Amino acid sequence: MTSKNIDNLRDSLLSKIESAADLNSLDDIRVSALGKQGSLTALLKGLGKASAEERKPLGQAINEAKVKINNAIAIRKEFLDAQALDLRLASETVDVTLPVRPEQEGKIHPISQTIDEMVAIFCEMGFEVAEGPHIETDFNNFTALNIPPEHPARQEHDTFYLPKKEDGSRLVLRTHTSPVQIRTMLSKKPPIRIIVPGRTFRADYDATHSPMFHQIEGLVIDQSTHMGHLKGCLIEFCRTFFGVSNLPSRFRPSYFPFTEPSAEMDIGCSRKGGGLTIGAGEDWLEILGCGMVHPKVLAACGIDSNLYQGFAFGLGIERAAMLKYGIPDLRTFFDSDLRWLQHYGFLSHDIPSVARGV
Ligand code: 2NM
Repeated sequence: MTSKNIDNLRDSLLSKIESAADLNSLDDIRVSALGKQGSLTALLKGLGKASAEERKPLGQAINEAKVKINNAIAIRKEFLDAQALDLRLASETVDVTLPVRPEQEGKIHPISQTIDEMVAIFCEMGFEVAEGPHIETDFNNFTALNIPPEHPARQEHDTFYLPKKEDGSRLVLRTHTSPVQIRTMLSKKPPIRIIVPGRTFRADYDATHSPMFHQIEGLVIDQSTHMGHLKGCLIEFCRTFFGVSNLPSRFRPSYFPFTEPSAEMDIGCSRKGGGLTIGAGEDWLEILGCGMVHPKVLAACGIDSNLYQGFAFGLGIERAAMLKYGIPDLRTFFDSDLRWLQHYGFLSHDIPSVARGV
């Protein structure tokens, strides 16, 4: 090995580097010079064979060549990188003046919207949302609610039954969301403040009944919860939901097996001129059922009615949505007609909140 060898190798590598056409070939050159089997690496390895006095100047020359080659590679790499970027920028230009693509925005179904509004109102009051299965035991759907076998309310509910099991018992499609209240009372200690929105099922189909419909029910259990809390809570709910701050209301005595006393709540309305205006006028509109939870229901759920009492209520979502949004026909809720949804649906960025008046 002579210093001439080193200079020649260096100059040939430098000229190859300068003319490397792209990053790949530049890297190939780097490996061919400085890699394990590289030509410059081979020179370094060969130093051992040089005489003692030659070793130092040759070693120095090789190292200087290495530094020069590394520098040249770095400079060429910077150039090729910039060139590649220029190429990308030129080929990937975006025309920001193009019109946006015509995309149709989806709509929130009025049932979903109404549930979201009701949940927003009750959650603001401190309620939590509870959910449960659509297929229920006879106990949760009826017996625990003080509706024993042969009770006339069982016929009224037009229940969908599943096939009998071997032990003679049969499951049902829940006829109301109350079994979720039963499950909650069975599994949690009071105080309880829940609302239960969800699907319910009754074998009934005409202009005002659908075999699947939605309910929201509420339950409050605590040591001294009374009828005044029930009234205050439900009056506040109706005023916020319908957006009428002085909405007139009244409570009429009624009957449910699971509450005692039971009541129905009416809100003020006007039926003048064929239409229906909520909050104005001389007429009453039934809006929900409610009452103080029957001691037998508390007992069925292992709650001591000497220590705890509470109220419950229930209302139909479809009916509330029809009243609030002027939807005339119940059946259209379940027709899956996209033109209907485009008309009656809600924009997804309009999330209901009490602060903005649901
Ligand atoms: C209503 C009306 C009155 C009700 C009662 C219960 C339970 F489980 F606590 F006993 N849940 N829901 C209730 C009471 C439902 O709907 C018209």
